[in-house]
Order: sequence, then structure tokens, then C-alpha cells
Amino acid sequence: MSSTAGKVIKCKAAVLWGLKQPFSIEEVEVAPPKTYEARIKILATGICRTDDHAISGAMTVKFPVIVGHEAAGVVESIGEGVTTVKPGDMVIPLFLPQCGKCSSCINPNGNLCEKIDVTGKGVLSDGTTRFTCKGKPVYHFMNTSTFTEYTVVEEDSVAKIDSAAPPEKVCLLGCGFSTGYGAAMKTAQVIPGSTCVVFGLGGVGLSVIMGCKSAGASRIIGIDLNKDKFEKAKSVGATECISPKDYKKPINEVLSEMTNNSVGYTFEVVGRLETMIDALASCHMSYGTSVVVGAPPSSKMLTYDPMLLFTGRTWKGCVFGGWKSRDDVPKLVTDFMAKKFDLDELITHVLPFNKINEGFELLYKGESIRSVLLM
Ligand code: CND
Ligand code: ZN
Ligand code: ZN
Repeated sequence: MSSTAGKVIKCKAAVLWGLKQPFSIEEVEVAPPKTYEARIKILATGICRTDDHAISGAMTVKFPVIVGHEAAGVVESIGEGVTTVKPGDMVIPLFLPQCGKCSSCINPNGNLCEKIDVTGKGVLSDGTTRFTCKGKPVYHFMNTSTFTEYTVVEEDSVAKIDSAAPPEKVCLLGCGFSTGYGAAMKTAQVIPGSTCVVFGLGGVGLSVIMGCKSAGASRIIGIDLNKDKFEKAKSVGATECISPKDYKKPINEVLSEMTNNSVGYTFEVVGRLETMIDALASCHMSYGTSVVVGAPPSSKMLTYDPMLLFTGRTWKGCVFGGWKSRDDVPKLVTDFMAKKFDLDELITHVLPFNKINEGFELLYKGESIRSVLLM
């Protein structure tokens, strides 16, 4: 048992005190884990656009909050009843839990565990938080909260992984890579020889490209407004890249002409209503499948021509790539260790944790794919 087990840990965390504010590195108190919870020492954590959705208000959260949901770390201590992880285990916190009991978990095809915190409750199952700062409770984010030296998660929100896995790389399996790769491999089930189109070439979009390539797609078209993203997209597998700004015609017509009307799969990996419709319209009217991967802005509605679906298209979405998180993350780590895919291409910046605001600046300027913060 570690010397800190059962005690409050004081450590550094990046606290967001309110909407659209920079992170403030504070000393916080992290309470010991309660029943069915584990306290984790975070070793490395990536910056994902979803964290920014909390800052910008596109996603509802309670303040003050500790965001961050893509990380790897080591279990420091466990609460009563925990049997599947123990102190010293290398783990990945899971923003999508797998309770094993809810309607999604018991169905082989479901992965959206009902314990996911999509509404921004910001508390653990008992309705309280494990963080305090300056005497105030600080809320959790997506069952994870990784922008801190220590966090507390529930047992069903943590996956034990290979102890030899490098945390500064496999942290990306906690969100970005798994989400994108799974969208292609598991949700769309891209078939060999097909043509795929990926809207949005950030860390998640590039991971979709890697998935399409692994699945044997013969043509992969990357779309972004920022042409600086094209080079990297090509190096991970895009066969060509275009910007909608270079065309007068609607993008679905451009793609249809480019491919002789043969787009099998499209992926929206931006998180905008317009691109969701563009992606739907861009897949083949009869056999095409379009997958919504980008997080939809809170409380916004879509209007679209139902003829798009009537003709035969399939419209899907997926959270965390469709993976069952506790079952599949350890397997993805095994695949990474067996060199079935490479994460280095996605990691453009590595920064010390206290430079977190710089990491977000890189995201805003469109200069980074993934910045990884080291604790
Ligand atoms: P990031 O911001 O790095 O990438 C988005 C890319 O889209 C950037 O390269 C932009 O230049 C590009 N872009 C912006 N507007 C347009 C446009 N109109 N047309 C084409 N390209 C455009 O984000 P990320 O890769 O970290 O995340 C992408 C989305 O995925 C984002 O919405 C995030 O919240 C979401 C997501 C979903 C899930 C899930 O489980 N489904 C998990 N993590 C992240
Ligand atoms: Zn994410
Ligand atoms: Zn469940």
C-alpha cells in the first residue's frame, strides 16, 4: 500500500473557474477513493477538442471544473470493493464507462454505457466530488478529469493496460485515437477497396484515416479548411486532400465528380451541423454510410431533406469509436505494442503540465494535432 492511501493528497491541477477562462494551476485536495473507486496518479494527458467544448460552452459543464479526458496513469490506491485494478497498475481512465449492467453494456452491439456523463453532472455516483480547491468543491469532467496530478474515477471508468505501455503515447487511446480508429473499423466497418471521405483533419480525423487505411480502403479523401493539415493527413494514409473553399460547387457534388459517384463512407469529425449534413449528402445515395464523430454542439437542432435517407443512405454516430471501453482499450494497447498502428504521427507537441495554456493555444492556432502534457 502506498503511504498516501486513505489520506487526502494535495497536488497540482489545472482548474477552470468559469467559461472561456484560461486554466489556472492550483493546489487542490484530492480525497481518497470511496467504495468502487480508484485514485490515479496521472502520468501523461492529451489535449482534445472536447476539452475546449467545455471551456467555450459548446458542452455544458459545472464550474469550477477539472477537465481532461485522454490520459494514462498508475493506480495510487483503491476504495472498498474494487477488484479489477490495484495500486501500481498502469491504467487508462475512460470517459465512456462500461458498467457491464446497463442496456448498452449487456447488448453485444451497444457501447454507450448509461453511466456516461453527457449532461455535465460533474459528480461521482454518490453525488459528490473528490476535489476541493480553496475550500470549494471542484467538479469532475466526463468521469475522468485528467488535467491534475491525481484524480479519482469509478472502477467502471478505468481500464488496466499492459504495464510496459508508454504512458506519453498510449494516453491517446483514452480518446482521440480510439474514437477515430473505431469509427472506421468498428462503427462504419469500412470494407476493402472502398472510398472514404473524412471531414476534419484534427487528431480524431487523422485517426479515422488510419482506421480506413487499416480496413483496406483504396481511396481516402481528407477535407479541411486549414491546408496545413494536408501533409500530415497524407502521411497517415489520405490519398488526396481538398478544401471546400477552393470550389464554388457544394462539396457533395465535388466529391461525386472526383470519385465517379462512388463514396462508400463519410465521417464528420469537426462537430458542426453544416458539415454533418455535407458529410451525409456526400456518401453514395444508395449504399453510402455517414458517421457523425464530431461532438454536436449542445442544444442545437438539424434540419435536413429526408430524401437523403429515403434513397438508402445509412446515418450513424459513435461515441468512443463504438468500442466497449473496458473490454477494448486493453486490446488496443496490445495492438499498439504489437506495432499495428503508430501514434507518433499524431503527437506533434509534448509539454510540461504547467504549460497547459500553451497547449490549448496550439490547438486554437491549428498548429497542433495532439499536444501531450507530462506531469
Ligand atoms: P481538432 O480541432 O483538432 O480538429 C478539427 C479539424 O476540423 C481542424 O483541423 C479544423 O481545421 C477542421 N475544420 C473546422 N471547420 C471545418 C469545416 N467547416 N470543414 C472542414 N474542416 C473543418 O479536433 P479533434 O480532432 O480533437 O476533435 C474533432 C471532433 O471530434 C470534435 O468535435 C471533438 O469534440 C470530437 C470528439 C468526439 C468524440 C466521440 O466520442 N465521438 C471523442 N473525442 C472527440
Ligand atoms: Zn476527446
Ligand atoms: Zn453500462
